[in-house]
Amino acid sequence: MDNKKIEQAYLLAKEQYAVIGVDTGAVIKKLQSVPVSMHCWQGDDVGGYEQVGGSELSGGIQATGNYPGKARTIGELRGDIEKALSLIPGDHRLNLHACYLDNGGTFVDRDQIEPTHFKSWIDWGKGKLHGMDFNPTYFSHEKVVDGFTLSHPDKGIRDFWIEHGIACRKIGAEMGKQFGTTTVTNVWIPDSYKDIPADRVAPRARLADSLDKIFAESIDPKLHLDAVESKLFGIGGESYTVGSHEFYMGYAVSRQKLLCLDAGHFHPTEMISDKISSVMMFCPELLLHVSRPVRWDSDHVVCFDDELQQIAKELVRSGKLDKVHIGLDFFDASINRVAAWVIGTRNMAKALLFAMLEPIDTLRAAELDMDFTKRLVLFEELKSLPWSAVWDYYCMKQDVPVGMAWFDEVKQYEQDVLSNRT
Ligand code: RNT
Ligand code: ZN
Repeated sequence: MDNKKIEQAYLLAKEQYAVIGVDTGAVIKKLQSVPVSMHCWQGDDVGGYEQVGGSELSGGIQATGNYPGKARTIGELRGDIEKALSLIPGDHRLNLHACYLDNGGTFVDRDQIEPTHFKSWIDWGKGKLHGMDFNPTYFSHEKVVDGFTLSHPDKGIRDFWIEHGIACRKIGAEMGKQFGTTTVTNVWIPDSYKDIPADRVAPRARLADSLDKIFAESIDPKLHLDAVESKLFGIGGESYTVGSHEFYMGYAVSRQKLLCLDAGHFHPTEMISDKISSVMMFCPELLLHVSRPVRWDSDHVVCFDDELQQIAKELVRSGKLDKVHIGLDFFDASINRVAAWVIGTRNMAKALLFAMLEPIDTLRAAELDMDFTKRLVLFEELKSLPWSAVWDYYCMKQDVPVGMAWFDEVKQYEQDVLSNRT
């Protein structure tokens, strides 16, 4: 479609939204200001570059598939990220894991990493990114002993991982400083038992103690915030997860840390969209790992499905988008990885747009009047309003491909770049 037609369709949509009291121009402006933190690990199946050739992924998470073109080096990964970002409207962030450090070819263990190991990432990201977020890597390492890290009974093991956590906060703070936007450093650990534990208390007490040690030094919250991510179970850790939802909810509230809600970390019928409002009442800010579980924590590419729409609506309706950090967390190795990023990240932005196009005051008023019929009528009508015309116009204005045109560029990139990787 040519630009003129995209504009015409937009103007018609604008009129229709005006009828229900929604200003599409204001919505587009607002949408531009919401960054999404795109995760680096979709590009190489969570391998990282700590060891030449990447590490074997372990720790209860798994990337399945062997689609060709996985990024083998930091340089390749950066190229792929740049390609993906060029096809996504808006100004976004990059979420890095510690195992993506630039060690210049010499192994540096996790308790020894420093901001210098991320200098090349930061230099590369300046001018391209809204900012960076960070994660200590508590998996794929020999010191994950019997599946345990920060809650391991052996103090030596715990101390190693505590040092890693402390080192990562320094790196996160440096990122925040360099970009001038707040970096969120998120703690997720795999600690869990395959079978029924005898003592559910002690590991949790050890985890709380380790976390307190990691967070002991206070850091300017404008530069850096800490988040903790809960989980229900992992592969090989089916019976008991030390960092359960209740554990971290209690920890985050009592320490005033951010809670990270990962869409794949709950029972299959439990939705994080329903948890956002509760968490935001008691935690200072919120981190999301938007993902798509299929029967389990499978980390499928984020689709424009009901739950994604509900998540976005909850965020927008809360009126506290500035207190929410939207991160993505999926890793599908069975499809083109650049396309995976583009699909998932565009969907996140699309869902935010869709949510912003709601006449929330009218909906709230109907609800307060107990007029549930009107509420449902409106919800259903909204689904078929021409929101996609607003999306196309937004993409056009942001100078990124409209509709499926981005896919041609990914196919070209696959032919020119990805297919040369063995
Ligand atoms: C694992 C967690 C965690 C990881 C990333 C790579 O179940 O979701 O967030 O996916 O840190
Ligand atoms: Zn996650």
